[in-house]
Amino acid sequence: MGASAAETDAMRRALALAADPVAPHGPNPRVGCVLLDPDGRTVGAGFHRGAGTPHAEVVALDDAGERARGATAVVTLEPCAHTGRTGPCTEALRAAGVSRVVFAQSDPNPEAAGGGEAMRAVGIDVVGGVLAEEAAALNEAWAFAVARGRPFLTWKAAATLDGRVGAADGTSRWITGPEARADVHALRAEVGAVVVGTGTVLADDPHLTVRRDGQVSGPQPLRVVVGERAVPSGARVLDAAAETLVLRTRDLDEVVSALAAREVRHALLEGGPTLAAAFVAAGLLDAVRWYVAPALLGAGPAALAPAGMSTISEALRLRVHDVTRVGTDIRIDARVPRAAEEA
Ligand code: AOF
Ligand code: ZN
Repeated sequence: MGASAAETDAMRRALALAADPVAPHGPNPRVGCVLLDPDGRTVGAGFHRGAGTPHAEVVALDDAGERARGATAVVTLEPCAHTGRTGPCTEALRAAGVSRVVFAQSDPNPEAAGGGEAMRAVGIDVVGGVLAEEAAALNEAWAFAVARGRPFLTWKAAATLDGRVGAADGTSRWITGPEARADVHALRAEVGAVVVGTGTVLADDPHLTVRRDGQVSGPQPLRVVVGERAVPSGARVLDAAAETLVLRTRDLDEVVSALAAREVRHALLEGGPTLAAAFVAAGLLDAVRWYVAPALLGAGPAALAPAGMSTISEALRLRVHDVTRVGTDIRIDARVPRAAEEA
């Protein structure tokens, strides 16, 4: 038997809880849970607040107390069957007397998966796949990263209509308007790391922090500088506003492993054209966040340095995911199609 209308409605509420602005974008997924009594009344609800804190199911069980007995747990992710930073939710649900579990996305994390089967085995009624696409969209980068063992990599760039990221004299402030720049800060707040090459540090001396109204604000992504050149000791990227990792290497496998070791699920490449080209050439790019300013320069550096393509059939073709106007600029989100996934 599938989910009832009341359960599907509860799943929508669980998804909204999971997306709460307080739910951080750290190493863990965003998860929400709603508990319904046999009459369909909500007896508990909650969401996960980040690595090391109780899972959404446990928060909802605490909220419900004794009323969890005989209830249905509606949760956006398959309950975990493992002991990680916290104990297995399958066990917490069983101990609380929950008799039915409706979940959305199957857990892509090999360490925690198998919760659905484990609960069936102890006599709990289990339904999976309810609003699974909506749930997957909430944790796209996280699911990719835990399944593949490496972070999801998004390249962000801001260019003129003619594809330039700076003028002939080297000036580049500002190509896009204030709304697009604020939008970039919101994107930084969603990722675990912001990655640049030493060339960008030397040329632009960026802060790479999340700022609102000019002030450093909220949890900060790890700042990562990649390249063999030394980072000047006074560089802004080395200030105390956030943690910084300097990787004196050009080996991208080393970079990706260093990010994975720190449980970075989503990394944002912010420059420059040479670093982006290296990731493209290595086949490591997963998505592109592009800001187009309706401006023409006619000269100046291209957004992407040569990345190994020499003829039109070798172009890396992307799939457009979203196009939105941001202030006076245009934002394009695109994905790199993967042969195996598309098949
Ligand atoms: C969460 N929050 O609400 C649920 C999760 O070792 P831990 O405690 O950090 O466990 C993380 C894993 O647990 C996570 O990768 C996912 O597979 C599973 N479920 N995780 O952080 C939650 N339900
Ligand atoms: Zn859990």
